[in-house]
Amino acid sequence: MKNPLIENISKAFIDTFKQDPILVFSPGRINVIGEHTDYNDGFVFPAAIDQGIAAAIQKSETNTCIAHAYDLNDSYEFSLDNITPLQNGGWRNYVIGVVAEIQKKGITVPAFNIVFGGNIPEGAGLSSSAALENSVVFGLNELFKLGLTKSEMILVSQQAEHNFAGVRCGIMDQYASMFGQKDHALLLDCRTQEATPFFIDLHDYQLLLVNTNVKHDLSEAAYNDRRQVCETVSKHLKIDALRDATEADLLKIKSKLTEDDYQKALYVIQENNRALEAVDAMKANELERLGALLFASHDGLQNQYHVSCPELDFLVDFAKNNENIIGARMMGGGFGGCTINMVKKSALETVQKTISKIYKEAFNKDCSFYNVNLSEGTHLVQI
Ligand code: GAF
Repeated sequence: MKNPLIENISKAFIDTFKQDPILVFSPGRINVIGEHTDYNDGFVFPAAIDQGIAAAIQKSETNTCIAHAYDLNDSYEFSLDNITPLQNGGWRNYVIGVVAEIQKKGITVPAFNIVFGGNIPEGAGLSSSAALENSVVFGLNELFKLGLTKSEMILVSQQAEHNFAGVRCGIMDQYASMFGQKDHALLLDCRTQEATPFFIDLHDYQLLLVNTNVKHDLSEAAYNDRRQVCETVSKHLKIDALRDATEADLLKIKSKLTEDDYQKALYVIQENNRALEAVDAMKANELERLGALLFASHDGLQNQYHVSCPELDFLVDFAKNNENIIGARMMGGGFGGCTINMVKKSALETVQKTISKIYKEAFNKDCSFYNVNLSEGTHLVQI
């Protein structure tokens, strides 16, 4: 089947570098439930989607590398010596960050050129950055036979995010993007990095993403702060991560914490339990129970963890009062991006029309809708 994204990226590479590249597709991800639990060694329930980043890569005939962001029509030439993070480097940091993290493993990366582009919006909470990182490490590994396993590659991507993009993220996004399976979501234990795939069939319902079109650009510091709170509370509890705590454990040290930190830690413990319960609900085909867990997750993200925003809350409040939507919540790191909704298939069109109208009235801007298919993880493609 023809894929215009991959064809465009391939053509752009050939036009610029007069060589045939290898082609990689690396998907974005959704997350059914289990938000901000990954860096607490907890459980998440993500899936790779059929939208993501396509990259064309080939070795360079010079000593320098050129990376070209097709969608932005922006290029960056760099040398492989002494790579350091760039101030306000944007997409460049993901590319050079991956290279530097491979080098830190004592592996030599020969010079290469890359053209990449995507069909997931940046800043929508669909992990375009993890998709880009994975496309680079996967492409380089294939091209130069670096001998990295997929498990090693996602750690390279995660370290690039930490050290070059400045976000101390967990492993969910890189894992889902690399290991996704068609039609499945993965119950991932972020401590052991073992995943159980679940075939997703929501019968009369389907997942609909609604993008607030609020970009979560400036959220790095807020994200890292929350991770710091979780680590501090874990120290008080003398445990490795909040995954090991119960609500009763937390209550015992409540007097040592601010109310705000207590609520944040409580959210993580409760969300971790919700992720496990969601899988039970799905196995038992109890979709309304699953939906209720999504609403509860949003409540926690909004009122305890404080990572939502008015636009996301507005969409979830609408969903709560709509008979055709049985569950909804904000998805990803927060501060903008998408909500994930369980919508009755027969009412999909009406629901979208209503949301478009009321969202525009409330915020004087448009929201966007994505009907995504669950798909395989990062892979080579041929055209
Ligand atoms: C972002 C991070 F990159 C993930 O690791 C995860 O923590 C998520 O926010 C929240 O669940 O996408």
